[in-house]
Amino acid sequence: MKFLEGGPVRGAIFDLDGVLVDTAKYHYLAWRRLARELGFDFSERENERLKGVSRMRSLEILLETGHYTMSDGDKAEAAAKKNAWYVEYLHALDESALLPGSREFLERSRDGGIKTALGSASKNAPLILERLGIAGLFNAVIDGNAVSRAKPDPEVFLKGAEALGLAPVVCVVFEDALAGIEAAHAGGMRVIAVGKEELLPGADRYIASLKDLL
Ligand code: B16
Ligand code: MG
Repeated sequence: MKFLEGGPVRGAIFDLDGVLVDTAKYHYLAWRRLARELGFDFSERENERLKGVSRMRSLEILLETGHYTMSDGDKAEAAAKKNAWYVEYLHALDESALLPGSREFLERSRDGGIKTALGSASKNAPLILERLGIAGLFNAVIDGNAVSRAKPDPEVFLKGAEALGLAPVVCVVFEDALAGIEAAHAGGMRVIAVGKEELLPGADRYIASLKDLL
C-alpha cells in the first residue's frame, strides 16, 4: 500500500469524528439545544469552530458566541447535559453513518500489514465504534478518556504510536481539523487531511474521504 511520500508507513492513526464517521451533526443538534435553552441560537457555521475541540472548550466557544457567562459549576452541569443529549442521539447511529471508504480502508490497511489506532478527542469513542461495528478493526484505541492534553498537543497521537509499538516517523495520521494536523506534526508524524487545503493548510496530502485511497 503506497499512499504517501516520505518513507514507509507502518502505522495509521485515525481521528474519529469527520474522518471515519459523521457525528458532527449530532454534536451540533445537542449544542444547539443547549444554546436555545440558554436563550440564544447557534448556527451551523458557528458549529464549525467546535470540530476536533474538547467538550469543555466547545462549551466555552458556544458561550462566547452567545455572550453568555457561567460559573465553573454551571459549566460542568451544562456540558454533562449536552453530553446526555448527544449520547441519546448516538443511539440512532448505525453503520450508515460511516464516511465513504472507512471500513474498507481500515480492513485494507490491516491486510497490508499496517497497524491501526484511533486517536480521538471524544470520550464517547468506545460507544461510537461499537455502534458502527468497527471496534475490532483497531490495534489500539486512544480517546478523550486516555489523554490529559487536547490537540494541538501531540499526546493523543504519541500515545497511539506507542500503543502500536511504532516510532512516530513511520506513522501517518488522518485528520479533519486544524488542531489535529498541528498535533500530528508536533508529534513528528505525517498527516493526511480529510478536507480542503484552503481550510486545512499544512497537511502532507489531501483527500475528500478515505475512499480516495482505495
Ligand atoms: P465528546 P474527534 C471530537 O472528536 C469532536 O470533533 C468534537 O466536536 C468533540 O467536542 C470532541 O470529540 C469531544 O467529544 O464530547 O464525545 O467527548 O474529531 O477528535 O474524533
Ligand atoms: Mg475530527
